[in-house]
Amino acid sequence: MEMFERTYIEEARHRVGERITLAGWVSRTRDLKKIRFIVLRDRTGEIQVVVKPDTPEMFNLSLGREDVLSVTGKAVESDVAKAGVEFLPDGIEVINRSQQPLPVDILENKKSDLDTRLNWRFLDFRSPTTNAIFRVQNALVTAFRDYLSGNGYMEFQPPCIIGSASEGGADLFAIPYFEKMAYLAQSPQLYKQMCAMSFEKVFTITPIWRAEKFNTPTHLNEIRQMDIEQTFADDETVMDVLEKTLVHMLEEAKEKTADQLELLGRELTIPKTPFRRVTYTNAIEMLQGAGEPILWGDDFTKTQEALLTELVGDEAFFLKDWPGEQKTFYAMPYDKEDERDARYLEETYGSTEIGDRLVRAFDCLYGGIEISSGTMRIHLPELLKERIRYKGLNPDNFEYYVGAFRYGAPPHAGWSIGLERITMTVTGQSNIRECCMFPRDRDRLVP
Ligand code: AMO
Repeated sequence: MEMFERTYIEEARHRVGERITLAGWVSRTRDLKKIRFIVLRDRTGEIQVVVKPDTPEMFNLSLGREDVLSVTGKAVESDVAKAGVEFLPDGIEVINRSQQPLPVDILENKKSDLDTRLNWRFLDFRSPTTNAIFRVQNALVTAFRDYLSGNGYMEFQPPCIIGSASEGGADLFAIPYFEKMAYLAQSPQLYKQMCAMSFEKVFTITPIWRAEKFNTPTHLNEIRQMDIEQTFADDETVMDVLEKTLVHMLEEAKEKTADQLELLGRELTIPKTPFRRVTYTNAIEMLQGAGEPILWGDDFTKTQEALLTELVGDEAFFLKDWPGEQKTFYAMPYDKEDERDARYLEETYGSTEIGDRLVRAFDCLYGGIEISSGTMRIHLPELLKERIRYKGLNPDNFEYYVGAFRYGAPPHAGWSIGLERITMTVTGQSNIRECCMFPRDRDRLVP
């Protein structure tokens, strides 16, 4: 229940001629000699309130931007107003005043620099551009959840405080935890695998933390990951799920936030499935052919990812079959003694030899940046311990996790999409901080 009977601006269009009360913020005012325009805003849009001098208490009422008002009167059709209607008030009540002047320009948000806008984020949310970015992000999250729930995946809640590393040990935030040390989760990885051992198809949307010291336009120290995990699956099974989920998210964003995307100047094209599968080895050759100083075994820089996108020529594609040294301990290595693996390696690389160095891992590049990565996992305890050791970690610290695969563990696979990264591509932002409500980076912990 609202505090008083309130009509949203969007609805006012359908209630022309009725006496209604609108409530919201003063976006801007224009005071002419014989007429006053107040643009009122609520969560559904804006409407122009028109005041004539014959009501001096409203005509002369002092108003500032972002003052909170309720306005009672009638919506009338208008040929000139953008919304097709304007509002003729018979009463205006000032509910609360905004301090003046505003510390950031919220009408034209690019006028204030990003740092200032982030300092005043609660106000910045009111600027059309920032507001549009988070409405699009919301549509992406909702579509992700709906698609997976609708396809038999169960949502689960992983812990955020953990006792040992999940992504290989580096870049952990340590926190005192009573008499011990604990860490902030770098990924729901180990927990989603353990859940999949019983629930089979699971997903989660969860914050994670990475103590990476660099401050780049594509990295944050706290991000939201959207993950899945499923049984009786290999890398190709979940790549198929990823492309379908992604297409659904994009279609939904396109439909549900068409106005916001238009305001952001984005024309979303929906990538066609199946996305192209480019092997890591092939990608290295393409980059070398374009004169890039890169060697087999190296990771790609962000510039190389963008160049690769140009060379491949697709908006979205997979990079698969990574060198083991580039991926985490839980990625399933190829087994050239296995008949299916041997056939695949022979067909793709003309020899099975390279299989010793490759794992069944993939990245998904969309709009020139890595938005997601995943792998087929190791479900064989002895092999898993060997890979943990190979990565220089102590298997004793992972016993609780390795143990999960001793009691009937099917082959399984999964992936993770970075929410802020995908929002960057969809909304066309070049700095990830634009796509996180309250970003945490090397320098920023407030607000
Ligand atoms: P990975 O470490 O590749 O894989 O992360 C998955 C996705 O999360 C996003 N991401 C980030 N976004 C912004 N800033 C960061 N510092 C950052 N780090 C990661 C990216 C990336 O593609 N457990 C595995 C996934 C899996 O195999 O299921 C993992 O975390 O979009």
